[in-house]
Amino acid sequence: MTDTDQILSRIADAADLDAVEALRVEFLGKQGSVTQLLKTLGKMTPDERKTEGPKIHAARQAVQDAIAAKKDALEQAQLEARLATEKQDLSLPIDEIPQGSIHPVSQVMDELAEIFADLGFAVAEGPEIEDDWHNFGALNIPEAHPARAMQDTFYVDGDGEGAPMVLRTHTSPVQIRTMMKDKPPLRIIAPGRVYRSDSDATHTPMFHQVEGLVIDKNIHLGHLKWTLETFLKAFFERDDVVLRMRPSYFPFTEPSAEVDVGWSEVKGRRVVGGQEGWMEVLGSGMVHPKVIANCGLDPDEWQGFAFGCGIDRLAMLKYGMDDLRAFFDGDLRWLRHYGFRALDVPTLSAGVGA
Ligand code: 2U9
Repeated sequence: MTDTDQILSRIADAADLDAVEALRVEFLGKQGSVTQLLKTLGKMTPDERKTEGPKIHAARQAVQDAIAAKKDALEQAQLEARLATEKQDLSLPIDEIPQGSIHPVSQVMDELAEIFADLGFAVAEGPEIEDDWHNFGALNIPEAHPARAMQDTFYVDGDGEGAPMVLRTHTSPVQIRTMMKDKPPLRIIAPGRVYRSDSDATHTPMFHQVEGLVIDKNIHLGHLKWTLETFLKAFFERDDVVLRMRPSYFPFTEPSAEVDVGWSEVKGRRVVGGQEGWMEVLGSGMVHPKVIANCGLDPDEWQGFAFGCGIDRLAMLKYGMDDLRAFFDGDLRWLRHYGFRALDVPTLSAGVGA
């Protein structure tokens, strides 16, 4: 048996990867016997090198190949042993992945933005802590006006020097700010939180409103009625939504109208659509000329309509919830029941024209 045969047989007998590595160092490492053999070539005569060179190189190649092949074989055997013993139980139930949900108020806000975007309205936002002028004065609600008492305002400290500030009692100051900042024509909705010192089964101190405002030339009540009808049909996803406008009074609109929708009974529940009875859903009117003038516009040139409604109430009507207070209790069971899955929210893809 040649030296090389002996080496190859020791490699073939190696029991594990550690043994193979030890043999690699023994033969091919810096001080390894095959490496040393290679170094003897330098001291040989050219004739000796001619005959010995190819043999030594061939021997080194054979050892390298044998070590690589043995390593592969041992690794493969190791893998097969693992595959034979380890098992994945694919029938085990996975841990529940906690998922949040969209609050019905946020869902309705998104639906409103979508519907009004189709009608050319932008969404406007503004501060929730307002000064007296933006919340009341500009809206034709002077200091002694009973509407101030009607709206049960929360007052907060001002900056110490000026008058106290208020938590906005409606989103109307957003429209005032937009009218002062942007040039008409304007079409905006202002959704958001509003605050009134009021609390019972149908009132919470914080609730959500959406208000709409159009300022343009030659705007009249017909535009208002068509817009509200189109909006309510799209929102309640029914073509048989009927509107009734009743004369009313708001300081910021003249004339003013309260808007009722017809309801009908489905499985013992009142739903919007049909005409078995009426329920109030909105307030509206033509923007008072004084409000237009307060924002620096000429009321003879610019007219507009405005409307306002409670978002929480819209959500209750559309999705059949009956206690307003549950909206703000943060009860996860309620949210799981009424909340919307983030990737599975109903959209109004039919659009307002459908
Ligand atoms: C500007 C001019 C006019 C907004 C309007 C109403 C009528 C209204 C209530 C409905 C139920 C509020 O949530 S609620 O209590 N709102 O009845 N809001 S007109 O009028 C405006 C707003 C801004 C510059």
